[in-house]
Amino acid sequence: MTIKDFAYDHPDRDVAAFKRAVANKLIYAVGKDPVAASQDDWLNATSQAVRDQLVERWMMTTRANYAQDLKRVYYLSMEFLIGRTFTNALLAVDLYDTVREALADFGVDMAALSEREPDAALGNGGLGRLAACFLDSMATLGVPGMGYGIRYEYGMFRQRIVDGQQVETPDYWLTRGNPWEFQRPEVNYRVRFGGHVQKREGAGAVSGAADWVDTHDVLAVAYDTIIPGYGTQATNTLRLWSARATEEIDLSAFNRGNYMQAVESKNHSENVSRVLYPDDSTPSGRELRLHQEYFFCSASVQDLLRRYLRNHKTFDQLSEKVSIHLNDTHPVLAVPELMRLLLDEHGLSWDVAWAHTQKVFSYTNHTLMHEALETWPVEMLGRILPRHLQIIYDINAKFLAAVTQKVGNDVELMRRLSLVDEAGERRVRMAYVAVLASHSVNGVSGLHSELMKQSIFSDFAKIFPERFNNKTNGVTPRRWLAQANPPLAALLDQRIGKGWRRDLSQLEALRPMAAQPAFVRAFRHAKRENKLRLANWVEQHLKIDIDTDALFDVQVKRIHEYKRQLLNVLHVVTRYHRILDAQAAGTPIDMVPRVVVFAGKAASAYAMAKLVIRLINDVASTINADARVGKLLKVVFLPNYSVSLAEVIMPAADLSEQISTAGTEASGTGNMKFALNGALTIGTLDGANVEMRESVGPENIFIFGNTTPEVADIRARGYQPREIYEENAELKRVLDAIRDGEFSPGEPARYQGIYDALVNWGDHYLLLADYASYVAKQAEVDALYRDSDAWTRTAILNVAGMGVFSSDRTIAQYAHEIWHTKPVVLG
Ligand code: 26V
Repeated sequence: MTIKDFAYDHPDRDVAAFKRAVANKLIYAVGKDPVAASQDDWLNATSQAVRDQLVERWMMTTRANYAQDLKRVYYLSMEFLIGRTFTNALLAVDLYDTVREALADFGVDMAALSEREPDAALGNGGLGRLAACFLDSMATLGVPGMGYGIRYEYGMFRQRIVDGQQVETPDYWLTRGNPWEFQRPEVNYRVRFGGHVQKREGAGAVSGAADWVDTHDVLAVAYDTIIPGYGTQATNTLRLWSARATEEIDLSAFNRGNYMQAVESKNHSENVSRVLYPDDSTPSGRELRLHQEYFFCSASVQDLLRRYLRNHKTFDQLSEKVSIHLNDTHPVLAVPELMRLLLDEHGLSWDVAWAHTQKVFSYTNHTLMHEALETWPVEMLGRILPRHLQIIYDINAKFLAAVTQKVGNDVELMRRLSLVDEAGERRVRMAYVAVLASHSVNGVSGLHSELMKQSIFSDFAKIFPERFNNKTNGVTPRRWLAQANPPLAALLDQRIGKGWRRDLSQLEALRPMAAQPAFVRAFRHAKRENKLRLANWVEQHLKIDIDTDALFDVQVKRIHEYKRQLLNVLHVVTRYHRILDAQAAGTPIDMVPRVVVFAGKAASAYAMAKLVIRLINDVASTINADARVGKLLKVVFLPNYSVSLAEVIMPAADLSEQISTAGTEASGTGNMKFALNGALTIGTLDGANVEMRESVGPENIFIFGNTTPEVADIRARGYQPREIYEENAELKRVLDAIRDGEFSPGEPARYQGIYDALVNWGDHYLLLADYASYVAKQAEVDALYRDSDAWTRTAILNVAGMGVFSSDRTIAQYAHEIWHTKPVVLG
């Protein structure tokens, strides 16, 4: 459609125009008199004015995508851990200074405003944040893409620390509305649950097609958020689905005169998108989770098919125009859903539908941990999604028949390959469905991708070797350097230009500057500013005074046994004891002052992780209150770790702790963020640490501990942690102190369970096996920190080596090697 004489006010970009725009928003959109406007009103008005700056680009990109009939990528993810949008959007449209000036003229402080924005915490940790970095990179590279997910009303819980213990409170992040989203009530789809399946009969029925009847239905309503690219007009869309009751549900109950029941069932339907599951490891097996997964898969597949059919009459070109990416197995129900729609609604034959499906889907695995691999009981799937269970059975039967044809009847192999685990309660293995249905299966670091082929998918890797590949993770330099670290960003702009934001490999130009004393000083100065900012945060929120000359030693991530926060604690207590011993003996203490920083959430049902949080806090209060320690050691646990808190922490770190047991952390992305901001890494040869070592040079990273094959070997030979405990007096003293209540005098047995897990119950993650090597490496850290210039030179070389860990590089590889998409061309 073309509209003549369609006039609107193009938003101008100078300070005066922006002031007027904010004033108009405040009065006409927010409805507030400026004399009565609160900070939140100003933030709301300003956000809307900034959003206006994105809309034209958005429409232009959408039009260009249609006109060029480009292949689109649909990134399906249960989680998008976006964080704040305000500053990110300002930097994207290059209006940061303009808006700050405009607001200053109104007497409003922009920095204070931006601190009031709630995080969009629609994710647990690494997987969700990766999805957010990918959206940023796809837009920046002009990849025609769209994120699909769930608009949870409650995001990741807020963590408070009460008497040293984690307390969860709900995160209702929409209290003051969300100025960044566009509700699209007209974009809605019916999502069906329950009922039963009838074979379709009669003239014209395609064989195998079926009718799914007597379902109870929920509506999925779209909410769109603009994802701006950086340094380009290109934008993309994040489309999140919210559950609404269908009218029929309301009316049928209402007509029976039962108003309360009508409202109750409405609430029940709308629960589907209420809350994010706050667990990043153990699938809960709860029915609500299955409802959530199917809810957003069905709405997304219906939506993308409708978009495809607008331009195409048949499905022949589906795989040339559509790519669907599965972020872990959580969206795997999109596979049987696409099959169902093609078979039952569009009348395609099985073989044609399956060929399309396999060409369209690709899948990323994010964990090898057995307990994190999703399986759904056949009983539950059959009850909630009977048609999808049939389709999964059919996929399985055809696959196993094909394998049998090739290799003969091998019962044991069939048992291992089957999509249905028959041991005990029958369960569908969702990762296997993903592998079978996808033309590409990737891991997220070199090591992880290799282990994936050797462990969980070994049988499939033999059958489909060409399907498996690696795409090492990355992080967006816009948020994790430009936005989070203004002092370092300014220094880089001055010395190597501004191009690193779109081409992070330009950081290589820093290498020679590590030898320039003036640059080394300036770099250290930037780090100092960031340490001050964190120290102020700690002072304000925890009333703890920390010294910015001390080495900031930081471990922030989800609390998990495999990530080994406990190993870090063992080192802290070791230091504490050394300080006490030297004090008692009256010998001088030769130790670099440290502030050891922890932050992270524990899944609410994960008792051991919660106990670790409590131990950290108990150790912190004991050490911080001990006058004998003075400035040599401080321990802080920062509550409520989040994207916005990470933006304060990462730039302030001197040392980044990446100490998971080798072979357990799929990649890690915090490791990259820290190094990009000039921290040195102490870590194991795990996940992407391996590639970081190659990139920065082994002399510029502190690697310790057993390697993956060594870990396997230790376990195979029968690991005996008690022997290590008995033989290492310093370690024994640390563990005994924890066991005997040195940090919990009011309840001496509080940490018996931690002691037992390590000494008596097998120390599953080999903390004791790596302890000596870790403590020795920490001494090397001290030694280097004493030579402040040498330390800073090393930090600079770390930054210089981080170019390949941009999510732009990662996304370019996905686009070329998996999705086969071309960037949009904007006129
Ligand atoms: C599992 C579950 C189970 C059901 C409840 C909700 C839930 C949410 C997330 C997960 C998957 C956890 C997998 C994960 O987050 N993996 C992390 O992915 C990062 C990005 O690739 C990677 O850097 C981390 O090493 C990896 O642990």
